[in-house]
Amino acid sequence: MLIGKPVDVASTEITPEPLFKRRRALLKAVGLGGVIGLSGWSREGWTTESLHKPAIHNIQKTLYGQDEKLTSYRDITSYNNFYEFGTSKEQPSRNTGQFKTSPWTIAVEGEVLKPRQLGIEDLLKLAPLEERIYRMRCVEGWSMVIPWVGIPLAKLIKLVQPTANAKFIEFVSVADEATMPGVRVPILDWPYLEALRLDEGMQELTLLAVGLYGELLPAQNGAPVRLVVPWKYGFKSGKSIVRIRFVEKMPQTTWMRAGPKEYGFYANVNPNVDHPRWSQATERRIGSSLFTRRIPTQMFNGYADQVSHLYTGMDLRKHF
Ligand SMILES: Nc1nc2c(c(=O)[nH]1)N[C@H]1C(S)=C(S)[C@@H](COP(=O)(O)O)O[C@H]1N2
Ligand SMILES: [Mo]
Repeated sequence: MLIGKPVDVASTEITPEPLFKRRRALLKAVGLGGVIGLSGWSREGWTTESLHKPAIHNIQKTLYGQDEKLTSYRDITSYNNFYEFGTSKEQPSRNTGQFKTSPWTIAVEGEVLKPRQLGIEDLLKLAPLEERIYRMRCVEGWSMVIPWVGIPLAKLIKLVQPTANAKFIEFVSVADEATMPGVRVPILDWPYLEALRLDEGMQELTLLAVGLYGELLPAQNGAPVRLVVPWKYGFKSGKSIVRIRFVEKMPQTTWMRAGPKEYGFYANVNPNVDHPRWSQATERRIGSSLFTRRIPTQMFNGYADQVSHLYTGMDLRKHF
């Protein structure tokens, strides 16, 4: 994101080949729990963009985004920002071969009455898994429509019972030099840290995602669990989270530290407030051709009805 102006690279829509369908059929009979270990199939040598993940069962469909045209599985899983695996869009899907997402524990701590260490299995039992189709807008000027699978973050917040001092929530991504080549390079201040105000975390749109397209998350999309905050620029949605901390003071996030004039705490999608180096008025839907006209970016990425009340009385130019 800091490296020059965003380059708008064309990506193609490719229908999954029959092979993947067969692989999915093979895995279908197996329950989620038994299947998590199979993510080891994504070992080096496989081209991960052509690799589907085990299916998740018992997903509740929701009305979110039913009218949207979905971005293809291939584009969602091969055009990524995940600097721990490299700064180019193709690197995350290619460089995750050594990365292990099982077993995995998330420490939930800080200003809470009931701190917890949660395994992914515990998280999956917290609430029914929902499918929610959300528009996602990167600060670089491109967007996607992604059918996430996850649970509202509010369920986890209620479980640990924040104290009266809890005003913000920090989300810390894993930073493992051994398996994440980007972490060996000081491009960002690792581990990747993002944060929300407590009421933003409680907002009903905010998800802890464990899957997409009805399958477990691929590593490049933030497996085994990542945040999804659809009315904010993509960088707020931290991937591969290992620690969730409730704090009193507004945290200095990774991107605020990297470029304080360019990346603020709120990072709400806002077509009226430009990035210092480029306009935020329009965006390119990934999957459309380079000749397709860019579409207008919507205030709060189109989720204003649900979230604008969180910011009443705030100057959104100042609190960008
Ligand atoms: N840990 C971590 N989380 C991250 C990033 C990252 O580099 N590291 N990139 C962010 C950015 S800039 C975007 S646009 C989204 C991209 O998510 P996707 O690849 O699943 O579309 O992840 C966000 N979460
Ligand atoms: Mo982004």
